[in-house]
Amino acid sequence: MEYLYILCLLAPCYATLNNKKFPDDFMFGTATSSYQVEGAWNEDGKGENIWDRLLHTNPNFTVNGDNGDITCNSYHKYKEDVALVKELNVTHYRFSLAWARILPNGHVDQINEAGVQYYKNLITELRANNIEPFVTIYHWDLPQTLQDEGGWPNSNIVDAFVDYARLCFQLFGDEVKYWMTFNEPKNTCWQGYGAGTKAPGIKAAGIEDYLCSHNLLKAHAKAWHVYDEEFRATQKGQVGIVIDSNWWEPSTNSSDDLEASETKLQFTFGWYAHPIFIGDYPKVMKNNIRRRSLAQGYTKSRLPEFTPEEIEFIKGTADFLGVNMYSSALVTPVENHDVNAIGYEADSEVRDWLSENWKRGASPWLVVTPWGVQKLLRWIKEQYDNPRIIITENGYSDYDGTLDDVDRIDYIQQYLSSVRDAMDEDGVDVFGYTVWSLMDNLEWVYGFTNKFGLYNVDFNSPNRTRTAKKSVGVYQNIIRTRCLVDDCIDS
Ligand code: GBH
Repeated sequence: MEYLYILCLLAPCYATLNNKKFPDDFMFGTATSSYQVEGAWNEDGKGENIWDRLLHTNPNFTVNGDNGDITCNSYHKYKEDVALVKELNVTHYRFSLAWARILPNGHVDQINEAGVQYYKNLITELRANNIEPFVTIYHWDLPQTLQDEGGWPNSNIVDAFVDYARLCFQLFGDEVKYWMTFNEPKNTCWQGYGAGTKAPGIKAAGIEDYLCSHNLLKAHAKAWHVYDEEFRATQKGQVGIVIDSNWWEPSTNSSDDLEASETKLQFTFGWYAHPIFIGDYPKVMKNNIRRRSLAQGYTKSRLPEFTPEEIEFIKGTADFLGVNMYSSALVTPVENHDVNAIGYEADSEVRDWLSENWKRGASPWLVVTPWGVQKLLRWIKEQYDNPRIIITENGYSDYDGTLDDVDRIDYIQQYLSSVRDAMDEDGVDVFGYTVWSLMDNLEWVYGFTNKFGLYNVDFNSPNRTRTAKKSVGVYQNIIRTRCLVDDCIDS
């Protein structure tokens, strides 16, 4: 162990990297999302979304008052972006559609042709360069009009989303074969309507976050069924969802801590994956939230119930599973928990924290724990009967966007190695991996201070000049050789 540690000081940490080739059809990609890179917030007929509204009316929400008004200006620079993606030599580019750019008021009665044309151009440009478009339908930028109608906690959102998704399949489905309905529902719902740390910034933990998730799961399932019934036969694509989670490491080997890890996994990953892959919410969520709700004087559980028909309707609605994984935390049960505390974290009755021994990224939540991805993938395989998985996000943040990004290189190599271990040792069915992000961009509340890009973006220049970091060359090489070390053995 000490011996390996010494070798690892001589970066890159070759001694510990998996030396088996990735399969020939393994997909390597990179990702962005609309609000984080597009800019052009009010151009060519785009409607206002919840991030526009929040950051215009409450600039203190982000570090330095940064917002997505211009950000990387990808709306105008998409050809240059595709050239970067091409230069990386990746198989796929994951990006998201801005709902309010296509439907300014959120509803299908008013289509913004210029917005539609933007995405058609982007998709055409990708196809012309032989890059598979991997399209997220919703990455957190809800049209403000729909928020005014109640947002995700209001069940009217379900059909609004399904109408929008159907339109996307109609407009772009001839060229798009991989769809993801939602990016990270937990952050849409818990951060948006529970903790209030993402738009629309509502703090109604333990109530609105559960309602939001309930509607989001129905919207996901309905959109999947629409694709299945109306588009699959002709378009022959796949529809999945992206779920994020840390790996929750038991803080000791005690049975209490092992159980805390399982509970926390169910409260984060299982909240969405259990209804989709097994049916209904995880038992521990249903039990804990009911018990706590009744003790708090509610007449029924704060966690909404699915009808038996809904449970059947939602079950089986993912052709693949997208996993966003960056980090890990230690867990233990909360002792003497406050029965009156409301919120999904309180409801889990599990406490989590970061070990002092783990190396950190710029993002306060990000610790370098590559072994966590293998553990999470193994857990997912066992829980959900071996689904087809793609890592839809993984990446490392620094503060300065340095071109000599050795920490990012080390992170990507080690996490990819752990993914390869999961395929190799645990037989997890992983068909691709996606680096977050193509370029430095608006990192939500952290503004432009946490930089995840393979390419540096100069936000002080009107040109938003993009420059390759050292990690670009390393990732190109991994993709070319399908290998993390100098000499791989065939898989
Ligand atoms: C992703 O979310 C997003 O999809 C992407 O837009 C974003 O830019 C990227 O990652 C980098 O952040 O301190 O306990 O509240 C990241 C996953 C999950 C990380 C929630 C932060 C909150 C941890 N996020 N997590 S906590």
